[in-house]
Amino acid sequence: MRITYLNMKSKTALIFIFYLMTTHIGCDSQPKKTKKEVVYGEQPSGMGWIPSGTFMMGSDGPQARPDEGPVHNVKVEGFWIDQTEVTNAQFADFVAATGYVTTAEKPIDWEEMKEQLPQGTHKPHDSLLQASSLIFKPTNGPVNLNNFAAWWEWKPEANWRQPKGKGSSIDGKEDHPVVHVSWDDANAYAQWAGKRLPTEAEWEWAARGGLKDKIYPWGDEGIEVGAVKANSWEGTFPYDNINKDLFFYSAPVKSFEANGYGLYDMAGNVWEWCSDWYHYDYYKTLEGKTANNPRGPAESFDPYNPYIAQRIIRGGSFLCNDTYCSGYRVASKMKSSPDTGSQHTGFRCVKDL
Ligand SMILES: [Ca+2]
Ligand SMILES: [Ca+2]
Repeated sequence: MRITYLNMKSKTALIFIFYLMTTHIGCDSQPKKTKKEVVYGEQPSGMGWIPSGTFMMGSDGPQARPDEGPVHNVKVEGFWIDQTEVTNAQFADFVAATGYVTTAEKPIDWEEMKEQLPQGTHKPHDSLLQASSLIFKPTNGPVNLNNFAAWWEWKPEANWRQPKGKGSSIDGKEDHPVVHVSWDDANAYAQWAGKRLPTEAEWEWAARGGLKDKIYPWGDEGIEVGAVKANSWEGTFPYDNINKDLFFYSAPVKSFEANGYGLYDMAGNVWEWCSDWYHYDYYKTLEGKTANNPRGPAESFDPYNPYIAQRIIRGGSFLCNDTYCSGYRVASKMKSSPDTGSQHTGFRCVKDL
């Protein structure tokens, strides 16, 4: 088994690391012109209308990973979408109103966790089961990019209020995207707000911003060419960030130009949860037909990470770079288990008419 996808950074993933260690498994367009739509009702605050349309979803370009293809035809109905990632201030309102406690703020229940792992997986030390989350730690030099443990640190007390662990805070970062939120946390917020998470198809359609068959929300110009377009990792990941965009970690939302639909940070800043399960071969099941509002596979499967059910994340983060994941491409997808909380994953919501 070879682990090539590097976004395994969750509580479940942590345990999976132990499994690997103990079992010595090697790690080695403009779109078709949409009809002018009449949108009824009031525009929800902070949301933009995405018209219905049909587009070619996925990519078979030089940077595309196998699960981004085959490119296939998708039809999406119109919907409202948050113009920005959900911010710390917005998430704080939710927590103040509900008393919600995020996944990262709770200790790991080993009895529950071991059900998801191969039989015989040893229980890790209790210190690793305390409430924690994964924070980014740059390396001192080049590392094997398959060894994600080289730049992720399992940090006690790291959570949305303390993104870098104890002693850190979000004071003054009210307009930054909330991070260290799991898929479950994102759903709880969405439900409270009367919204939902986007499907992967909705997310990609919205990210394309009215362009046809382009690589990025802004077109085809490379992310490090010309003007700064998004918050990414500029330089060589994970040790040399020349920081041209001025943000080593997250940036306040709306720091960079919006796409054609008026949406900010669809490329970079933080990854965004989608509602779909991840399945390595899902697009193959849609080849040669028009998928109508696809909602993802019935179940998750990833041959590189077969023990963990995962949900889709989209858009890349401040850690994405062409030498690594190029997650800011509109067709790029990653995945993570629903109990993930990490320093570079957040979300935005959608709402039906
Ligand atoms: Ca940056
Ligand atoms: Ca983003």
